[in-house]
Amino acid sequence: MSFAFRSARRAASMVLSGTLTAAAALAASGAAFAAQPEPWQMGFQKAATPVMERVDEFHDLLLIIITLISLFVLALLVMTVVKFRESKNPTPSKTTHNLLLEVVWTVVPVLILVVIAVPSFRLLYYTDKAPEPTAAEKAAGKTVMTVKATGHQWYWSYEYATPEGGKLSFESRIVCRGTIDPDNRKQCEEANERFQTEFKRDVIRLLDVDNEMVLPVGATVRVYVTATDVIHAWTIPASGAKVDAVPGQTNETWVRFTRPGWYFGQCSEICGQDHAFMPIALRVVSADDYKAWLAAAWKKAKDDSDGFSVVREPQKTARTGTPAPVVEASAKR
Ligand SMILES: [Cu+2]
Repeated sequence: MSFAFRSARRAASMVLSGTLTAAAALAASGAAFAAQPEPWQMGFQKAATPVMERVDEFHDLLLIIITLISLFVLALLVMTVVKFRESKNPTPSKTTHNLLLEVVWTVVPVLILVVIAVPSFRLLYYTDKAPEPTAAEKAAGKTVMTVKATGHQWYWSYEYATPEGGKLSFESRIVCRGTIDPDNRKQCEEANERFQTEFKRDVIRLLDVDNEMVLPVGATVRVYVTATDVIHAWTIPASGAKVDAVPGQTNETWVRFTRPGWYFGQCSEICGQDHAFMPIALRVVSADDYKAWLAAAWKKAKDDSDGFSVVREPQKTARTGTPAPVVEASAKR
């Protein structure tokens, strides 16, 4: 089999079944869970954070309410058509007002809106700010970790604090735009090889990036979102996070992933010609793997390689002279 034929076949298979291949590869290798769009998907992606669990619950409540309203209106319509048809009702009533009826059809919708508004606002505020750690969590040394996501035309960059009190940033760019253009196809193939070696799975077209965001499982993470040029939006469906990235403004949301795996999202604010090519990829790992990743990232930042760079050199905390733990350093900003 010639190389050209083999690569064409691989490209074709990626085009036709990019996500399926990845899903199959994941299943076959027993690799980590991945949250991404599926062919013929109807509902939401499976909730991976407490926020998304509540979004699911709110969605279910709304579904019940709108179904009941639709059935009620349909029943009224059918009843009207049948009962007041010309043959059955040749002389129509001339009634134009009915006080009781008018009060009812004003008050009932208001009550329905109140029933919707209360959980809606509750959810909105829940999503808005990361919950402060409880007394027990504080005693166990748990704090809120902070990461900053910045939208650019057309890629994302992330800023992390390191345990030594330093701060690093890295760029996160798409690695596989498509397989029709020969240049793009070559990129996809190279990325695929790297992903096979590093993560034992195929690269996912339009969703995978060179430097994914990495977070520890179970950690409460405050995410600051901003942009440098135009408005973007930082979105990961399985986490329930969808926040506008506005130049000159910092918006906030938070995530706490309940299981390890890959989580994918895309910029959700039309931001220019490559809007479709600035995906968000997030890998949730164990605390130890996160530490190892952060150490490796710091090394790359010092070498100024792979899109990593140092934002702030490590600083000693003034009082004790010991390195500040990563979560506290970031939470104190
Ligand atoms: Cu964008």
